[in-house]
Amino acid sequence: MFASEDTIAAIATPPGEGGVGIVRVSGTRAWEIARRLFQPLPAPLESHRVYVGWIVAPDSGERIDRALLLTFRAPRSYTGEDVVEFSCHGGMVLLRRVLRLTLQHGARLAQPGEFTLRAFLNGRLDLAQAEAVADLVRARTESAQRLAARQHEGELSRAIHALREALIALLAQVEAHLDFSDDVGEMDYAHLQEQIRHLIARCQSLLATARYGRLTREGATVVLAGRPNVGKSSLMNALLGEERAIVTDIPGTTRDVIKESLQIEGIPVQLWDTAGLRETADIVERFGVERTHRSLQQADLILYLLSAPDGYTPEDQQLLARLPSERTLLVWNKCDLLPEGKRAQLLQQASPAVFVSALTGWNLSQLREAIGEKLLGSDWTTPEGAIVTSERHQLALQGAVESLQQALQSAEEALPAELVSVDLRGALDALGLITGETVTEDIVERIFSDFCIGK
Ligand SMILES: Nc1nc2c(ncn2[C@@H]2O[C@H](COP(=O)(O)OP(=O)(O)OP(=O)(O)O)[C@@H](O)[C@H]2O)c(=O)[nH]1
Ligand SMILES: [Mg+2]
Repeated sequence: MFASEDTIAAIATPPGEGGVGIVRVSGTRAWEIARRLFQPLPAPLESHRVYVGWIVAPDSGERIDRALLLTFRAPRSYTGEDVVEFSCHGGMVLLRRVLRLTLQHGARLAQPGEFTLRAFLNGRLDLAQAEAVADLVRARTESAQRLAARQHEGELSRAIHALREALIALLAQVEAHLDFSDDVGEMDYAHLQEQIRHLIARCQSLLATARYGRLTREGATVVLAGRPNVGKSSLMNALLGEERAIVTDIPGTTRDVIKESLQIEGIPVQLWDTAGLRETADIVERFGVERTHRSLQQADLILYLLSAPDGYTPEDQQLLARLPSERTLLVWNKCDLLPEGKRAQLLQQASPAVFVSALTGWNLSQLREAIGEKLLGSDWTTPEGAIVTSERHQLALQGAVESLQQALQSAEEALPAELVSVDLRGALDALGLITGETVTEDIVERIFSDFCIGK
């Protein structure tokens, strides 16, 4: 996959009908292909131009489409190679014919993500920025899109580069003691420890953004659960602001898992309404209850609904004993039916909890806040600087912290410079995984194979 002598081509716009459709070609033969297929063109083609004309099949002379041709000369292009883009009318038959012509005249079909892979290999983007390209395409909420844009622009990369430079400077100091220890005097272990501690703190403050970053990028699954008739479907509808799930006063109304997307405190949330939990002879309902149990295992957060007028029932107690408390938020619903003075009594039975009324919409904003807090941790604030968004980056940073802690221990024990240096190098390599300096071919292949074709 790393060989890039080939010229590659793909339809870069999504399948289906559209206003425009783009066939993108990158590689040494791109301009030559444009010259074969596009008319009229002036004698020397210029870079960064838009030409208007026809895509013409060279063999038959058939005019296939009235189109635009965009030209980019290496290295000032998306991939860093020669690139042309045919901007055609957006029909699939038409675009496939244009693509086929490029393939017949010297290109091969691009692999998923291969354009961006080439951009990475040619140093147009580092790995974190390249990953952000896929995130930009996939972002489903504004906050996810904004995070991806910041990563694409290089915010995270700069933070990692700064960390690596500080590490390299420290390594230089330590390694000066390897060969020339006579000239540079004794190693100042106290100073070294201080610098390593400082680096650890910087890695950890980046790591502290990971939960926010991942939740914003990947979203969270929030599952509504509880006994039948406590108002799960009503709460689903109230949070969505539409009558999505069927609500009746018959226990056992919901039989299947109903999934809807919404945003809560900026986090893309998949909200799942489930069948009420109870023993039942009804076979359909029983399947539903089984699905509820499976859903609970996948939940990032469980909203366990209790009915305020019913109070804390023995069934609630049994069910809650089996739920993971760190992932469960208790919600007392139907508070409109409860005199205000009685709330304290409910809290004695089950707390901490949020009081709401799905019927009147009372206190839903407090519920949203509580959901955000439970997902992000109680002391969260939106991070200001670089944000870690993917598990891959998180693991690499954790690896760096581990190596730094090893180095710190060696420094505390005043061990020889070699030992400190090995661990500092380990940390340097771990950070390089994020931006791509130290990444292996198979990791790169895996990352780009997740992309769509034409990106
Ligand atoms: N007064 C009042 N009634 C509510 C409230 N929430 C739900 N209800 C009523 O409670 C009954 C059951 O509501 P659902 O939303 O269907 O309950 P559910 O938990 O989804 O029930 P199952 O699907 O059977 O498990 C309906 O008659 C709702 O109108 C509330 O906050 N206050
Ligand atoms: Mg229901």
